[in-house]
Order: sequence, then C-alpha cells, then structure tokens
Amino acid sequence: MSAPAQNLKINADRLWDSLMEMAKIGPGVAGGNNRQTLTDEDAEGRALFQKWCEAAGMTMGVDKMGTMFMTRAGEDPEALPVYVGSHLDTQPTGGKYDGVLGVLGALEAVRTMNDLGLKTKHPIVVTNWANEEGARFAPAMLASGVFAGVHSLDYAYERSDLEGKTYGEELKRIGWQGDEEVGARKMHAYYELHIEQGPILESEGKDIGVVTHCQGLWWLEFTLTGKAAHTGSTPMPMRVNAGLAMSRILEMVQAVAMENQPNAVGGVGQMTFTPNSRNVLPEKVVFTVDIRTPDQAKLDGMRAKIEAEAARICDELGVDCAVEPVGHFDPVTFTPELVTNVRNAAERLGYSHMDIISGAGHDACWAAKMAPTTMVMCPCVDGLSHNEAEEISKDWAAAGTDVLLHAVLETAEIVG
Ligand code: HGY
Ligand code: MN
Ligand code: MN
Repeated sequence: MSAPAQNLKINADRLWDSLMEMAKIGPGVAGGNNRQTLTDEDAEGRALFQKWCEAAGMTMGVDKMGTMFMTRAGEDPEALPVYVGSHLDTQPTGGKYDGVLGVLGALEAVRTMNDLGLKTKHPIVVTNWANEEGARFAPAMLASGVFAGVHSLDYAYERSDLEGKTYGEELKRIGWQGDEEVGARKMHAYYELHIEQGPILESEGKDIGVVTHCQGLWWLEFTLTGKAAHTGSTPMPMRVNAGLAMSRILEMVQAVAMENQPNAVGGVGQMTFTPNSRNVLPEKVVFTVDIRTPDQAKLDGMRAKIEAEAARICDELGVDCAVEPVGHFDPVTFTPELVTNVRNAAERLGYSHMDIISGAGHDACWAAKMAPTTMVMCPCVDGLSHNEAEEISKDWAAAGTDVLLHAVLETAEIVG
C-alpha cells in the first residue's frame, strides 16, 4: 500500500478554531478549563463533539461507561476499524489541550479525509474516552480500563467523588449512559495524539514525539488515623498526630523517588483532613501517593519501600496506617510497527522528531491490551500541563495532527 503523499496535510486553521471553540465550554478561572467528567460542562462538550462528528458524516455509538465512538465508514465491511482518540474531560484546573487535542485532532483527520474524498479499507472510529483524568472519580483512565477488562462495570459505577456522588448516578444524570457493552468493540489498531505534558520535546527543539513506551504507575491511597484533640491544650507528648505522620511520609516519598533517579517520580496531589478545623489535631488524613517509572522492577520496589517506611513512621507516632492501591498500570511498550508508521510520517512530512517515553498515563495504555497501539506527541510550552496556563503553538498542533493523519491512513489503507 503506498504511503500518503508528502503534501497531504490537515487544515490547521479549522483544527485551531475547533480547539478554541471547545475551550469555551467549562472555562477555568485562569484561561484554562474545568470540564470535569460527568459534569454539565462535560455534557455540553460531548454534545458539541457529537454535532461536529455528525456534520462530518460519522455515526455515533456510546457504551455503558459513556465513551463516545464516532464511525467513518470503510470500504470493507468486514475490516475491523482503526480507532483514534483521547479524552475531552479535564482536570479542575486543566489546560485547553490535554486530551482535547487528541480527540479534535482525530476529528480533523477525518474532516481532511472527507475534503479529499479519501476512502479507506478499514473504518475509522474517533473516540472520546470517558473519565480519562480520574480527578473526580479515581482511578484515571477508568472507562478505557473497563473496556480493556481491567475494571468491572460495577466497580466503575460505584466510584464516588468527594461529594459522595457515584459515577453511575452522574452518568445517568447527564444522559450519557449508552447501551453498548463495554469492550464489545474490536479494534484493528489504536492511535492517540497527545501533548507531551513535559519539557523534553520543546527543550530538544523537536516538533514530534515518537512515543515508544509509557511509564508505569501506582496510586496508593493512605488513610492515617490519629486522635482528634485540642491544638492548644494538648501537650506534645500526648499527641497522636496523623498530620505529622503525613508530612513525614511525603518527605519519605520524595526521598524514595530521588534515590531511584533517573526516570522515577513520586508525589502527592490530593489530601483531606478530618475534621479539617484549625484548632483540632486531625482524626484522619487521607491522601494518594502517585509514583511512576518506566522500569518495572523500580516501580514495584518503590511501592514496597514506601509502604514499609510509612508503616514504620506511623508506628513510631502511634498513628494507624491503612493503604489501598486505587490506580495501577505496568510500564507499556507500544507496537513497533505503528511506532515506525509515526516515525516515517514525521520524516515524510519533514518534521523534526525524537523517540520518547510518555511520562503521563493515557487511554492508549489500556488500548494496548486490546490491539496494536501507539501515540504521537507534540511539545507544550515550558512542559507545563495540569495547569490552566498549559499552552501549545498552532504549528505544533498541526504537525502532530498531520503525522496522526498519515499514520492512521497507513494502517487504515487508502483504497480510493
Ligand atoms: O495521570 C495521568 O497521567 C493522566 O493525566 N490521567
Ligand atoms: Mn490526557
Ligand atoms: Mn491529564
């Protein structure tokens, strides 16, 4: 099958306009987005995406987790589709491009195929995975995890947010609970375009990240139980201080990550104190430790060390320590043949590129369990993401989408 022509490119203005239009839905307070999964803002973004896809001649399917599948027909009805997607849900203080570039880049690839009247053997399915972020309902990549058989539907439906609302209830409330069995669809291949969310591509002056692997992850939820007491009248030796235990554990997590350099990270992004009153020592502190590395042995070793050290710290302070893994995937190796398609596309199009390991997790990590899978990355300004100041250039967005289009066409096979 001949490769797509070198001058085959997407419509950069139309892509950028779509990104800016979607960014108006669920605006943040500092120029980014707060379009958390299963909120009314998420529902509004879904409706706009559906409108755009149907205007591009695609037909919609929705599964029981609320993932949206928009199909462009192929010429061979027996051929399994090539899936291309990412996620439209954002962090509470998210950027305009994390996930969104992958979904709207896939739509732009289809719009370009329509402009040129290109026909492919395999159908193309543009996908908006539900709840990739895991910010409101942990874990991350929840819907793609159910699709890959890693989580049950019941487990997913029972996940609750900080207000006690469950995934299942909220999905029904916004009217996006589909009827397709999750994971019933079979894929020929899966591609995902995503911003790097790190500093490497920009600092190396590269337009395209040829993603070969994704680092593995553990999310360990710690529940430390101390004794609520007066912060003023309780003598220091009498305290059973869960807050002190938490602070020592955070220091220890930092030390474990640093002793496992290079290519290891560890930190905490979410924490709750109960009763969370200024003059009451906390009865309970709950927080999630996020550790990641591309090295399997390191990942397991870091988890074991952190859990053992946390138990020792809590024992010294008389604080009860419970740990529950609430998110996990092992390091992922993407499919070499698809990785080569991405690298060849960047070469053909004349874009600078380098191989890269994804620091962030993506739905592609679960898709890789179901079919040949890989990713394309573009740089982001200062490597910043999960911050409303997240920014990319129009040229980076266009280059990434050009490469995505070429790689997808290689796999979907142009027949006319
Ligand atoms: O956590 C992650 O890596 C992704 O942003 N959900
Ligand atoms: Mn993302
Ligand atoms: Mn994200």
